[in-house]
Amino acid sequence: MKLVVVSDAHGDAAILQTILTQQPDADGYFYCGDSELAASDPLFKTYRAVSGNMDIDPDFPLTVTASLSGVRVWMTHGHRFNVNFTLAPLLAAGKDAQADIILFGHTHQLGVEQVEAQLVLNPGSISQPRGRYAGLGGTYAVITVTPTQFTVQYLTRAGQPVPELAFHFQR
Ligand SMILES: [Mn+2]
Repeated sequence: MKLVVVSDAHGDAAILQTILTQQPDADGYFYCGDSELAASDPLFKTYRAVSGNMDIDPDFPLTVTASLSGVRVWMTHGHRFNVNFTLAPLLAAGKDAQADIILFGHTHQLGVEQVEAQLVLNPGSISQPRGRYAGLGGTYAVITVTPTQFTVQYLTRAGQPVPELAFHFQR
């Protein structure tokens, strides 16, 4: 089971379309907020999306919960959970949602870790990256879920896997 996760495009609709052509075979596409697009944009027929602090369309939800092949995914942008300071409220809300995978954005800094059994992932910003990996020019993530493993690969805007940003976690 394969998931594509993108965040913080800030108006860059073209890259969201490009990623769909780079990753045509995913089981789910998740967009973690700050698109600055309308919720009615056709992109969101494919991407599940949440509202970011820069989104003005009230039709985006604050959180999304989805079950794909028995894997429960919970997503939010993160600004309402103070993710610039601590992940604790985000983790608590994801736990309440009984998530296997927690997705968020907002910080524009990629990161992935496993907390208890949950995979917690920020794909980084696809258009305005910050932090240690900002030099990559923007990233998104592909998560592959098997019965025993989460595999995470970060990719550049060109769809190139970043070798040092490949991770494996036991489920
Ligand atoms: Mn943002």
